[in-house]
Amino acid sequence: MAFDYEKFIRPGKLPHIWCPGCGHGIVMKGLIRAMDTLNLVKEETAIVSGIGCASRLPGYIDCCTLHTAHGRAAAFATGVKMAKPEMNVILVGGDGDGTAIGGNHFIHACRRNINMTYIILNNYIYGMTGGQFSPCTPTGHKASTTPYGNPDPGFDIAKLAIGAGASFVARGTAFHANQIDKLITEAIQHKGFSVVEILDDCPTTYGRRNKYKSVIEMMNRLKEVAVPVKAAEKMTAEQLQGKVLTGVLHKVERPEYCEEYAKVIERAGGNK
Ligand SMILES: Cc1ncc(C[n+]2csc(CCOP(=O)(O)OP(=O)(O)O)c2C)c(N)n1
Ligand code: SF4
Ligand SMILES: [Mg+2]
Repeated sequence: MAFDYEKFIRPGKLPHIWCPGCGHGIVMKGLIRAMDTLNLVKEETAIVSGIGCASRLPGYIDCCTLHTAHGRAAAFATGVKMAKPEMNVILVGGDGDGTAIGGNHFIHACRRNINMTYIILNNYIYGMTGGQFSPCTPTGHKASTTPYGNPDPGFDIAKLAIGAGASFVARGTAFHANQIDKLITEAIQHKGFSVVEILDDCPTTYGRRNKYKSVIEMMNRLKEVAVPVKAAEKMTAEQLQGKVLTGVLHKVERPEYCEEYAKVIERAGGNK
């Protein structure tokens, strides 16, 4: 199927800021394919981000976009969705933005189950600011702030989202580019808070410090660690050691927040 990328790109905003080999552009193309597949109307679609290299993504997409404050995408997006529940609301941001400064907003958006889709680009690092460690940097790995190895265990974003109450959680990688649009499409179609974590690469601030010789080597690592959930069912715990599950990890029906809030307004006598 041919996709209409140009329809959703703001040509005046190019060239983009991303380094050669950065995975964020791959995710952006996946998001555009999902928007095209679902025939999303630009005026009825809002993409909201915080701050970071990942959060720069909505600037290049032609629809209603908000580039907000670091870690606050979920708060702004919640405001948009509450004011205009008929809009498609998509959040985009990095692991630092979403799980450090924005961690509280992230877990409470999951808990509320508001009908929005959060695409979180996990490159294991604060890319934009020069490579400080994030809550997703694996133990022992190097960052500008952990030159002797990170002592902290990293968050599993998907498990965090499931634990906090997100009703749809999926994971893909920048290597498996053809899967990204399918996961995002299913997430947007899901009624409730949907989270799509994309394991991504930052060759500039993470790859170099952690002795990856090339972008290809970083991409090959994503290829090697990823195991589709269906394939994992036939594997032993030993075989799954060090692997990361990909695909739709969690999908349940739960009351949606805007609808529940409308009932509260109704009980209180309606909008007068
Ligand atoms: C309140 C506030 N604190 C800190 C910063 C500096 N800052 C900008 S982006 C960023 C980290 C971004 O990391 P991530 O969200 O993982 O995105 P990436 O750049 O890796 O794609 C930080 C700490 C800021 N802009 N605002
Ligand atoms: S610093 Fe890292 S995350 Fe930012 S654009 Fe460059 S490669 Fe991508
Ligand atoms: Mg990051």
